Amino acid sequence: MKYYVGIDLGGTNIVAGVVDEEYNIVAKASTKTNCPRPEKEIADDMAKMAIQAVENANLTMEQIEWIGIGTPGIANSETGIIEYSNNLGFKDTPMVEYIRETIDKPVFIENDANAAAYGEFVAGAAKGAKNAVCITLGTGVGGGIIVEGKIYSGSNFAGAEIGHTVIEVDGAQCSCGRKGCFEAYSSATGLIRMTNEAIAEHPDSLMAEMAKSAKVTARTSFDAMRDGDKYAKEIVDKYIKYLAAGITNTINIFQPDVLCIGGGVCNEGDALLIPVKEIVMKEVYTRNSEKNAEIVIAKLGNDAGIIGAAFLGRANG
Ligand code: BMX
Ligand code: ZN
Repeated sequence: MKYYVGIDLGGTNIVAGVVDEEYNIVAKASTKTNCPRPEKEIADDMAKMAIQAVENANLTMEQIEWIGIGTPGIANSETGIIEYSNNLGFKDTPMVEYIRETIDKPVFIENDANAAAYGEFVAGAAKGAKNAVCITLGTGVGGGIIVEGKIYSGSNFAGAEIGHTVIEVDGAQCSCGRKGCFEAYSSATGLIRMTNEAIAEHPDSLMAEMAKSAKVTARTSFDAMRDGDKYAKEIVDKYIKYLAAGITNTINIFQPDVLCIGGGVCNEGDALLIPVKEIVMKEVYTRNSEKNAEIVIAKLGNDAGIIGAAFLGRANG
């Protein structure tokens, strides 16, 4: 059996996993990212977590083929440098070099959403697809494109920031500097913002009542809608409309055989998927085709990034 290590570097957690050649995660180790702090300290903790995960799997580093890393921001897979990551405060961070100071193995890096897309492609909801696009609805909206089995990240490794395409000109402010980005509406953060705005506007609503005793999350509007709050339903409908617009744009450009959506908001399952599909199928350019992209919910959850990162050694080769 061959083993690989995948590391998912996030704004909150660093998670390393040992993955076997059948795509099973056999052990994990994690710690807090504790941003902001010096990049070298974060890199050292990532190496530590990789070593810890290998120990937890009762293996030795000699049995590991390589290490792969998924990180938010622009990860240059050729130079091994994280060129930019606003959440982590990284600018031209030589991540591969840092990890190799501690671990003498091949090390590969990719954008986190690209790694998650690759994970879903090798072992999850996009398995068997020829061309797939995966969109993650989390803190941000991440995008990963797989073309004929390979990650497509453009000529400068900055692709595919599907989250930073505008779906509402002069709309809500996005952290990237633009206004009206897909991410500003369809991320969990965007949904929370719209929920808070509705709560302020309708202080007598059930959502407002719920917000008195619990923190507003991406689940609040969906839960309140299920309990009959019409204002919550308005927010959910609005969220679905924006998400469907972003997905339709993506399908019109790429026409993948599978379009996979992942991230925390997808825990809503059919409450999200069915109405989104309905709108997309009405609006997509190829609306009458039998061969329209299949829209599916990601299967691997938070493990997609780890599994995808673990197989980066063969993603672009
Ligand atoms: C942001 C951007 C993407 C990332 C996406 C999803 C940064 C630091 N991040 O759009 O590179 O793929 O968020 O990130 O520029 P997540 O935090 O939601 O997983
Ligand atoms: Zn943006």
